[in-house]
This record gives sequence, C-alpha cells and structure tokens, in this order.
Amino acid sequence: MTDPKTPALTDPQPNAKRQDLQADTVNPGGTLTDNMGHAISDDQNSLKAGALGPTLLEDHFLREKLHHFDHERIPERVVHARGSGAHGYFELTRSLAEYTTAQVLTEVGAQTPTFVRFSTVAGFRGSPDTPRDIRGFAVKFYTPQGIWDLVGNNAPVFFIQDAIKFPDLVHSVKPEPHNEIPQASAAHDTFWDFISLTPESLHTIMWAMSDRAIPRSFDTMEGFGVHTFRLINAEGKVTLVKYHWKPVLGLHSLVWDEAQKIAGKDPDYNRRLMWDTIDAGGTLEWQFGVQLFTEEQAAGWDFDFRDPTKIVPEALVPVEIVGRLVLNRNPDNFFSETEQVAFMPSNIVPGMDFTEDPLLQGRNFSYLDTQFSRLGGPNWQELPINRPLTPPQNNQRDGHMRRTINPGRVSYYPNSLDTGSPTPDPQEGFRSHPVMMSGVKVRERPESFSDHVGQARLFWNSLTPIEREHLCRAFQFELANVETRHVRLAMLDQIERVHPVLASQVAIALGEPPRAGQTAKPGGTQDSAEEMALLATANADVTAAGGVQHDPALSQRAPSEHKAEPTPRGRLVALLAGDGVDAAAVEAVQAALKSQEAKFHVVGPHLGDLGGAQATKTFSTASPVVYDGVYALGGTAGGLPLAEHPDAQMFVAEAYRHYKPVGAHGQDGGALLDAVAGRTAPLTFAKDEALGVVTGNPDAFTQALARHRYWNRLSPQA
Ligand code: HDD
Repeated sequence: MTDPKTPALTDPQPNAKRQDLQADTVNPGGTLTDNMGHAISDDQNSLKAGALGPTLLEDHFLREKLHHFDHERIPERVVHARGSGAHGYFELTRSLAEYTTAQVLTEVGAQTPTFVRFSTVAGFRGSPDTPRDIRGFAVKFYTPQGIWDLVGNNAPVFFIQDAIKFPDLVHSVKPEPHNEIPQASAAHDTFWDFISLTPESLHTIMWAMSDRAIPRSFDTMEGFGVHTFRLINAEGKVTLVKYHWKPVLGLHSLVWDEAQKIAGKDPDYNRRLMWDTIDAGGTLEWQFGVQLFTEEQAAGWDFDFRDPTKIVPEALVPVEIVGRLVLNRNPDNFFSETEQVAFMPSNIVPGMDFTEDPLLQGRNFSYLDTQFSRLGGPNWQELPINRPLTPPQNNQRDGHMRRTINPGRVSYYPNSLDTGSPTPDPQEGFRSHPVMMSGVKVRERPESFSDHVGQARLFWNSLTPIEREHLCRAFQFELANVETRHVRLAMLDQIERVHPVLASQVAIALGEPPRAGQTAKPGGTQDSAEEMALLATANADVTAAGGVQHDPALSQRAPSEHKAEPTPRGRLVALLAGDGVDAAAVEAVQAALKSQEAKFHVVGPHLGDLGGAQATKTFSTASPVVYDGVYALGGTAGGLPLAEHPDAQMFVAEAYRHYKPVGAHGQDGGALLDAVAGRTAPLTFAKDEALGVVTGNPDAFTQALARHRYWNRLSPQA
C-alpha cells in the first residue's frame, strides 16, 4: 500500500548516482574560479607591491584560498573515526509484509539505494585499518518512507548494557589522556582496568579477543544490528527482530602477527581492498537475514532480549535470509560523503519501532547530538549524503548553513494562512507502537540482565580449536601489555569465569601460576599446537542461552546454515617473478585465477617488463601480509635465480608461516619452495597439497585459496 505522498520504491540503476545529487557534483574542467565565481588569472603568485614587495591585503584570492584551507578540518567522530564507505543498494528477496508495513521490507525486488560505512572503534581518523577492534557496520537505506539507519557492528553484542556507561568505556579504550598512547589498541592498562571491573563486558570481550576482531576484509565479516527491534504489521501485530548481514564470500580473518604487520605495510588495507574491488567493476555483497520471534517466546528464555550483551542463538531462532546488500559504487569525494555521512539508530521508518534496550535508548539520544557538534549545526541533514529521497516538509527553519529555501510566510502548524503547508498523516505517518509502560523511577539494572558469563561460555564452546588458541593468544598479548599487575590478576579472575583452563593458559604467559586446580606448562608455552590441544576440550556449562550449549554459527570456521561455501573469489595473490620468467607459466596461473574471480599482482625485482610478464609491484613495494597466497614462478632477480633471492624467499616463508596457500611453477618455482623449507620453523614445510603447498597445478592452487588458511600445518587437530 503506497501512500500518494511517498513515491513507490524506485529501482535506480544499481550504481547510478541519485538524480537529486547530480547537481551537487561539480565535475572538474573549465576556468579556475574563486568561490564567488570570479575567473582567476593566476593562482600561483600572491599580489605584491613589486615582485620583491610585500603581499597586498587586497589580494582577496589569496585570502579566500588560505581562509578556506585553514578551516578544512572538522571534529572527527568521537568513536569510529577511522572508516571507509561505499554506495550500493539493498534488494529485498522475500517480503516481510506478514510482520511489517515498512516498504523497504515488503516490496520484493525493489532496490533501495544505500550507503555503508565500515569503521574501527577506538583509533583516530588516520589510524590503521587492522587493529584488534570491533568493526562498525553502518547501513543507510534511502527509502521512500525516509531514511533507515541500521547502525551495527561486526559483533552481535556490546560491552555495556546501559548507555550511561559509554563515555567511560570509550575513555578507557582511547589513547591514555596523559600521553595519548597507545593509538588504536585495547592492549593497555586503562581499558583492561575498566573491563576487569565491568563483568557485563565479558561476552563482548570474548568476541573482541577472537579472530572476529581482525577481519580479513569488510566483505568477509558479518554485520549485526545488535539490538532487538520491533516490527509492526498492518494489523498492529508486533514481532521482535534481530538483523544480520552474512558475507557471500564467507567469514575470514587475518592472523594477529599479519594484522600488526599490515598496519605498518599498508595502513589502508581494508579501505584499499574495497576501493580496488569496486573500482575494477566488482562488488561487495552480503545476504540480509532476520531472526523473528515473539515476546511470548522470549518470555520463556533465561536471558532478556532487551539486553545488548546477549544474542538470541541461531540454534534457538534461525536466521531467515530475506534480502541482499550489494556495494558497487565508490564515493566521488571521501570528505563530502564518507566523512560527512551521519547515521542515527533513531532513523527508523513506519512499521518499525524500538525496544526498551537501555543501550539503544541512549544511542537514540547520542547520535543526533554528536552530529550537531561534528557537522556544525542543525542543517547537517541537508548535506547530499544525508538527504532523504523525499525532500523534508516541516516548519524547521534557519540555523547555520541553511540550504533549503522555504517560500511563504507560514512556518508553523496549525495555520489558516497557507492551505498548502505540510500536515501530519495519522495513518501513514510514523507511529510509536502503543506498548504499555509503567514503573517507579529507579536507577538500577534489571535482574534479567544479571548473567554475564553464560553466553561468554557459549561463544567459547562454539569455537573450533584453532579459534580458541587464537583467542587465548590474544588475551596473552593484550594482558602482557598491561603494566599494572593487579589489573592483570583481576582480568584473569574474569576469564576464569569462562573457563579455568583458558585462564591458566593466559596466566602462565603473564608469569602467574595456573588457576587453582589447574596444571599448565610452567614458564609459558610457545607451542601453539600443545596449547590448542589443551584448550580444545575445555568446554563450559552454559547458562542464559535458552538451553543452547554450542552454536556453530558463532564460529567462523565450523559449518553452519548460512555460512557461504568457500571460494577463491576476491582473493589476492602475489605472483613472484623475475627477469626472463616463462610467459606461458604466467599466463596459465593468471588464467586459472581469473577463472575463479581471484586477483593477482605480479611482484618482481623491478616494475615493468620482466620478459614473460609485467611487474606491477616490487619486492619492496609489496608485502606477503597483504596477499591471500603466493605463487612462485621463475626468472632471475638482481642477477640471482629467484630461488636464491632473499626477498622472494621471505615472501614465501612469511605466507607459509601465516598458513596461506603457496604454489610454484616448474623447476625454478620449486627451487624457491625448497630454499624456503628451512625458514618456516616451527612449522614444518612440505610440498604437500594437503598442507596447501601446490606445485605445477595453477587450478589446484586457485582452489586452495578457498580454504583461506591451512591450520593443519600447526597440528592435524586444527
Ligand atoms: Fe555508536 C558512532 C555502532 C554504541 C554513540 N556507533 C557509531 C558508528 C557505529 C556505531 C557503526 C559509526 C557510524 C559512522 O560510520 O558514522 N555504537 C554502535 C553499536 C553500538 C554503539 C553497534 C552498540 C550496540 N554508540 C553506542 C552508544 C553510544 C554511541 C551506547 C552513546 C550512548 N556512536 C555513538 C556516537 C557516534 C557513534 C558518539 C560517534 C560518531 C557518530 O556517532 O556519528 O554518537
């Protein structure tokens, strides 16, 4: 049912720019002017009294250019300052008309323009892309019923239950106020001091210490709306909903050593992957899923759907795929679009409503507030990236940088002087669902929010052995960077509530004894395989999860209903080549990779012509850490056979040590692998396809990329 005043969902060309924004896009060319439209004769010399004379105050071109430059920076976001965005569209594939009247969720096939911004949380605007951190996953839907912002993260839960604690959480994780160290890192005293004293954070901390917090790319991480929202159908019936984004390329993460190195080698790693994919005509894609349940159902659970530190396990309520999100157009201008885009969880459309989740309630206040200070006043919604499809009709006027021109004399309602002025629409307008509310004014947490351990254990139980080992290593790294011992000990007590074996393994890396009743290898263990075996059987009793003890959907590796089939699509491979490389070998491996939509760079001793290939990267401008696999071809580098070149050897050894597939062609390539064999300790190296080492078979190597990592190099149990 489409209201005459709100146009039906248009099906924009998937990557077309909205018509109303075309006017705001100034394409370069023509005569250089100042901001007043005056053509400029010379933009390289200020006006002076004689070539050696002083600059004249009357040089209004100079003044305008410098004045604008002096005011180009705006406050960065207080959190999620580091982000990257892209345009695309949301397409509904199954109608939810049974549950809601929101057109964006009822009109199958319509493509709703969207803008998505991915972000880290703690780092400043210029910080690297690959810290250990939760990732923001903010989706702006430009629907005909107004903007819907689904401002989520790549974790389905949050550190705190009540928004009033958010400033404390953020102050604790940001660089410390006395010396502004460390940048974009939780591995410091104030964060873990706060967390050790905030038991409600335990579940989300498990997500933050897992591989989820070092995603390989934006399109190999999940997204979650976190909160439970309400959907209301045409009959006024309420259904509760949680939102999910499932990446079609599957769930993949970096290795922590790799993530740290990428932060130095290519701080823009995730931003660049997304930009290059779209720039080459590719897309990033997720399935959109919903968990639908009723308040009656939820009343029977031993956790509260309003508690943002709790999930509704997929094992309890399956995710139903009802749409997809496709990103296919890069911004024209980073500042105008990605920096100025402004999200608000309070942006919902008719057919939706909030729940009493105290974190959501507080967020609904904070975002509008922050946009005022960040974007300079009340008219930030007029910025092209923030404008709704349908021009606002209301009596709000004036304010800094007002762009809208409202003719006429009437800017109030009701009025009798202007019959055309906007009037509320009791039927089609947004109506809050009439939920019965009552209660005495109190500052307290509900008893139903009190279990802080149960779902942290569910997450732990659901991880595969190698994921548990990574999580344990993450705690070891983070807490070994905490200088204050009592904070480390307090955090060990919290971790012990998840499982004493995990706490003991972390403890020994901190120089502390294993937890009571536990044995552990004295003096710490560097043997990951041994640690993994120890952790693999350390399962815990779960509470507050509706009876679910294990949910494969929480693991990135365990098969579960909506995990995508492994694919080489989107993977980036370094083809190591020297002068005189065999052209046929290069063509064969490039054809194999292209056939599976994988990408490659030819990496050589110098740019340009190598005889059988064109190098677009060199050993000094490329690094194995930004590739998903390495394939050794032949040729010479600096007069040495490739197999004897230390940079080429390092490339293969590092990729192997990060459990990535490595391949080789011919005798030369094989010789390089042999030369590396001794450099991958403690991992043994063998030319064995079962270990992800593929020689002389480009197709098999390409398929090996789909597996992402060969953890079995560490241990058969991995
Ligand atoms: Fe937030 C930005 C996600 C809790 C207050 N938040 C921000 C962004 C994301 C999230 C993705 C970046 C948006 C963009 O790209 O511009 N925030 C979350 C999630 C939360 C959460 C999933 C918990 C479920 N946030 C949260 C709380 C508060 C805020 C509890 C305050 C009470 N968030 C903000 C903010 C930001 C923000 C300070 C900073 C920049 C902005 O809003 O636009 O208002």
